[in-house]
Amino acid sequence: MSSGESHATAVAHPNIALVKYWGKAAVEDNLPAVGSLSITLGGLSTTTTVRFDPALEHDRFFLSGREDPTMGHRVSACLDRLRARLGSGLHAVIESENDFPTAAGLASSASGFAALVTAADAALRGNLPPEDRADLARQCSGSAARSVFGGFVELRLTPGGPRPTETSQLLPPEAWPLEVLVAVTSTGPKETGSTEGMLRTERTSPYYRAWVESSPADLAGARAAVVARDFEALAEISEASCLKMHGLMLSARPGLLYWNGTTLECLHRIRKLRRSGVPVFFTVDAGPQVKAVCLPEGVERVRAELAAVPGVLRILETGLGEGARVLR
Ligand code: 2P0
Repeated sequence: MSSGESHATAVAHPNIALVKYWGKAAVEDNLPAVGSLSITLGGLSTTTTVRFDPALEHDRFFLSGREDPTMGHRVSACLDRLRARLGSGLHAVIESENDFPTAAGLASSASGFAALVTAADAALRGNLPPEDRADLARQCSGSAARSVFGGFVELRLTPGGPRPTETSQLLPPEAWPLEVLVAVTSTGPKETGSTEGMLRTERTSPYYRAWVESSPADLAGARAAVVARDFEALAEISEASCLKMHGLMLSARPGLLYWNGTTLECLHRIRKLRRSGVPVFFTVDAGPQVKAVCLPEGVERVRAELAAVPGVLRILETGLGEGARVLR
């Protein structure tokens, strides 16, 4: 360590979108084509330490103690945006740890880039407000903007505004303490990454324009359901947004089929549970894991039902959590 070194450690949690983001309005700036609405998960964390050091000639990124040059390129590109913003030329050693399996289908890029931007801003004494950190994180990974905030979060497109996207908290986590059970149905790497999948969908799907045009109504409905704490309404809109996104993905050429047989069986079971009065709904992202979102009184029934599905490898359980924050 040399003099002039400065460091900070931040923690952030993954989030899952209830109204989904899929598609980019501008690839260079990673600008989403649609807004999104998510919940931040409290029980799973990414912790990241950033040490800026004048003696370093380039950034070095370590994930769980191992240097990762591939991810390091994205990390470095993200830091470049922050350095440009804060007028810094310093390079850094970045050490990051996830306390959840990366194959669990919970975007570690969301918690990872939210923690990275928060720690690096603190280390450089940038003091950026969370809205600015969110927009920076969004440029590194679209879903990461949402993990800057806790509880129920909305990312809105704001062309012509001071920032091209605005991310904000709709409700804090304690205001409506939902529970999330993640049914892990595969631990293999995903076949098609999100960025590649989005670009293919935009280029080839005949449904893409309808997807983009119908998104604001989903957002408005979900926003109102969250503010009213109307579980039934949120369940209906969330499942519709999820199924619409997967219908869109399936309509790309070649089609993006992220589900396996176990995924589909879990969806049927969750629908059956809700019909029988259990307050639960599903959502699925760009992978085969199923996330069941429920009110606390439904957790035991949902856990038992999902555990009985052949092919469910494990179930992770978490409540809602806070946004990205500096630990030290
Ligand atoms: C979401 N997903 O809203 C959607 C639903 C996956 C399906 O955001 O290309 O890793 O880095 O901006 O944030 C995953 O995409 O994509 C994602 P990039 P990201 O959560």
